[in-house]
Amino acid sequence: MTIAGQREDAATADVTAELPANFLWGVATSAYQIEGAAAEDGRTPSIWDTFARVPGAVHLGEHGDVACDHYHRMPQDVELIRSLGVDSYRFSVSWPRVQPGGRGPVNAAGVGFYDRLVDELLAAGVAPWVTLYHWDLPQELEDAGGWPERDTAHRFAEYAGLVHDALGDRVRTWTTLNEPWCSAVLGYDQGLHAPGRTNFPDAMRAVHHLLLGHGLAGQALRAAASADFELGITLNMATAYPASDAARDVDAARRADGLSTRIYLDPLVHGHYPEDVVRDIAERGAVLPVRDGDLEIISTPLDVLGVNYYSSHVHAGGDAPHEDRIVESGLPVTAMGWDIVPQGFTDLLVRLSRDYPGLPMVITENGAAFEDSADADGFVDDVPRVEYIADHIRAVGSAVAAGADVRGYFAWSLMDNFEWAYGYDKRFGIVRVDYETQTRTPKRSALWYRDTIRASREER
Ligand code: IFM
Repeated sequence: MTIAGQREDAATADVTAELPANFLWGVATSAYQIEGAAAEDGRTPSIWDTFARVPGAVHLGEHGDVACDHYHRMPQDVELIRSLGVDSYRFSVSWPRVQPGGRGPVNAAGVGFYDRLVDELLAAGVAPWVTLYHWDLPQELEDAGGWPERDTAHRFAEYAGLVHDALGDRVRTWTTLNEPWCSAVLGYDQGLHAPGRTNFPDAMRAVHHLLLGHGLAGQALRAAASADFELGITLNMATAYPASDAARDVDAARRADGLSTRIYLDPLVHGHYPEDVVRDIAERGAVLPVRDGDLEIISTPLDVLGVNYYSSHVHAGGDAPHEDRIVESGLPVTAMGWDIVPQGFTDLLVRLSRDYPGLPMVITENGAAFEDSADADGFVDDVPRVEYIADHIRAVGSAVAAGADVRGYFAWSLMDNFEWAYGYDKRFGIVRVDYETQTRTPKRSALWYRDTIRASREER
């Protein structure tokens, strides 16, 4: 179902007043979370297909075999996107669909899906924004060692070239990686995401090889691209506040920030890893496996930094070395249990523009899961999500007013989908998905977002 024909919603407030002219509005998804068709047209398993089968790894043993069945419903979903009035749609390409097994030639049937998606978007007046890697590593590459192995970075660059050969004539903006912190730390240290390993030194090796893969892919794409090309990477970040002025709390916040933000952005932008972080991880037995020339590759110039923001935290140190305790804030939380901290968003964006100047930013994800309940028509009156999104767009505006160069905002997510280890239990969509019937019903937040975008264009 499209927005047209849905009930009209209240007019937008002035949440966009401080945003610049030509601000880019979008919605975002990722391949494994929505596509389904897990074994169709030559796609082979990714680490998420494997991990989802591990007992206890995912809520209720759920998986992405069908998900939102987007693979078969793509034209209707593009019509839904068009009806929201957004400028751009950020989606990810499934590596094992395009290059089954992670090596060898392109799979024509697999890449054909993205070829049709891009054409459909352009015909709808929506700019495609491609993310090359949103966590679905081909299982064969994990079997060969995964991201802790250097060769995976080279395999990623090769795959990126295959996708660019197919879509580069129509896609301007290319994000290499989505949230490498999640791939490395949740996947290889905490074991909460695929591939479910728990080895801190391996996670740090993964960090370096993810960044190397980004740099190699970025260089290859830029060499092949026309002038109208933008290279980006998306990081998930937060503001790390110390619980007090006490040295150990300040240090806990420094360490948290180092491992979530500076370990990525310093090499990407400044061409070196932060010394304090290198020291911190050495104390925990880990080394970044840097070889001559790697940092030049990693710091290949970026055109845009993708910022994913959901929450911020207050950090306290302790007696144990490297202790970092998240302090209860008492703030309202989302259904994920994540504190709602729009001020942390403003603080983050202002700080990024200070520490990494000259790098335009786009919010590539922001949104929230809440306990939605649908009426008989499938409509969700999700006032908390409207408030969350409005407050966070306002927070972006405050950062812009303070000098941050933020050029766009993508709501996460277009529709409810497979929320990784939480399965289908957590709903981030501004459009409801009834997984029994695959009916899509725009929630109040979708109507509000459409109206806000429209009003912000009229104001300018
Ligand atoms: O659903 C995820 C997405 O895949 C990556 N960023 C965070 C979202 C919410 O957890």
